[in-house]
Amino acid sequence: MTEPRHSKGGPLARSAMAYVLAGGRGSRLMELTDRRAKPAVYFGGKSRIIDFALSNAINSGIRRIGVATQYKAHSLIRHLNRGWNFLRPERNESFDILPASQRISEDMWYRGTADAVYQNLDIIDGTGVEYMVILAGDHIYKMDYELMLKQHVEQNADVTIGCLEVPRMEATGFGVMHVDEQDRIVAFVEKPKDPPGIPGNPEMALASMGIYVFSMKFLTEELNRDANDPNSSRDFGKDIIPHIVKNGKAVAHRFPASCVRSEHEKESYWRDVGTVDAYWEANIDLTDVVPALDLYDQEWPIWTFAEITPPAKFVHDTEGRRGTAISSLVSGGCVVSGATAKHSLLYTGVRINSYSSVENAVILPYVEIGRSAQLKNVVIDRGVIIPEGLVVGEDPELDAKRFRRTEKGICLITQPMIDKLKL
Ligand code: ADQ
Ligand code: ADP
Repeated sequence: MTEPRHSKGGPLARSAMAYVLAGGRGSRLMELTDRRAKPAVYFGGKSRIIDFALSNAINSGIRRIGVATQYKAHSLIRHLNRGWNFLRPERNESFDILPASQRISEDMWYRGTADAVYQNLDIIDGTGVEYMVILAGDHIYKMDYELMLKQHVEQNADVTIGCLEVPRMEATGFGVMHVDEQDRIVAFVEKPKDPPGIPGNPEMALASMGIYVFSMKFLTEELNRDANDPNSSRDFGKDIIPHIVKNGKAVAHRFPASCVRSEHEKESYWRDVGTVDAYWEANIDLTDVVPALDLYDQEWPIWTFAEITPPAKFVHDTEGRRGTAISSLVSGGCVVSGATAKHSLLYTGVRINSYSSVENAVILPYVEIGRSAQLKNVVIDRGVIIPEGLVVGEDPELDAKRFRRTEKGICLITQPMIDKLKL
C-alpha cells in the first residue's frame, strides 16, 4: 500500500496548538514592510504570506491557533480578523491574536521569539492543549504538521525541529545542525558565519526552518527556566534550542520526506521570500505553465481572506485596442482595458489603462496604471497610482535613481517614490 500523501488531520493535531510567530519586520523586503509586518505582505495573487502557515495548520487538523504580533501589526491583525476568525470555542477551537501587550511587566515588549510564547503561557494553558507547534509566519510552503507531531511522539523527543537541506553558503541566516543516524540533533549553531556542511555532502547544510514541536509540559518548564537565566535573550534559535540540544533530546524532522505535494509538483517547495528579489521571483514563478508551487491543489487549499469583488474584465478601449493577459494570474476586480499584461500577477482591483504594457510585474491590490506606461520587472505596492507614460525597466541608471532597484534589476515602486518624480 502506498503512503497517503497527507493525514488530512490526525489525532495528535487535534490535541495541539499552532503558535505562529508573526512579530518580525522582515527588513530585507525594504519599503514593502515599511507599514506592514512581513507575514502580512501579499503573496500569490490573493493571499498573504502568513496564510501558508495558517492553512498548513488547519489542513493538518489543528483547531487551536495563536498568532503573536509585534511590529506594525495593524494590517496583519485586520487580515486575521477578517479571514481567520472562524474557529469556534463551542467546538473546542480557538483563534487568539496575541499582540505584545506588556502582560508580564509594564516595561517589557516581546524580547525574543521565546518571550513571545512565555508572556502568553497562561492563555495557552487555558486551552488545555497537549502539544505545541511553534511556527514562523513568514515562509511559503505546504507541510503536514501531524506527521511531525507523530515523529515527536514516536521518538520521545523533548523538541522536534523542522529542517531542510540548503546550499552551505546560504545557511548563514539559519540555525544549522548536525544529526546522527536516528536524526537526533548532536550539534546546533544559530546563524554561523561559516556553516558546517553535512558529512558526506559538504556543499549542503541541514538548516532549521524555525518550526518546533514540544509537549506543553516540557515547553512550560523550559520557558520558565529560560526566564530565570539573566544571560538569555529569550529566543528559540539563540537560547532555548542550543540548551536542549546540549541537555536534552532534540530530533530533526526532515521536510522533504513529509511535505504535502500536489501531483503537479516535482519536488518539495519552501521559500523564505525574505528579499525583494526572492519575493518577485517566487511570485513570477507562479506564472509558469506548471509552477513549482501548486496553488490550485484542492487537497491542500491555501485559505485566506478574499474581498468580494466583481470578476476580472478584459475590454477593448474606445479605439478597439484589445485588453489581454498572457501567462498571468489576474484576481477579481481587475480591469485591463486596451493594455497588455504578460508573465505578471495582478492582485485584487488592479486597473491597467490603454496603450500600457506590463511584463514580469507583481502588482499589488488597487494599483492604477495610467495610459501608455511600460513597466517591466517590477513590484508595485498596494494602491500606487502610476502616472501616464511612465517607463520602468529600460534605463537601469534612471530606475535606480527613482525607485528601489535590486541587484537583479527588479524595481520596487511605492507611492512616495512616485510622488517625488518630476515627470
Ligand atoms: P530568524 O528567522 O532570523 O531565525 P527571528 O527573526 O527570530 O528568527 O524570526 C522568527 C519568526 O518569529 C518570524 O516569523 C518573525 O516574524 C517572528 N518574530 C521575531 N521576533 C518576534 C517577536 N518579538 N514577537 C513575535 N514574533 C517574532 C529563525 C531561527 C533559525 C531558523 C530560521 C528559519 O532562529 O534557527 O533557521 O528561523 O527561518
Ligand atoms: P495592507 O498592508 O493591508 O495592504 P495598507 O497598505 O493599506 O494595508 O496599509 C498598511 C498599513 O499602513 C496599515 O496598517 C494601514 O493602517 C497603514 N497605513 C496605510 N496608509 C497609511 C498612511 N498614509 N499613513 C500611515 N499609515 C498608513
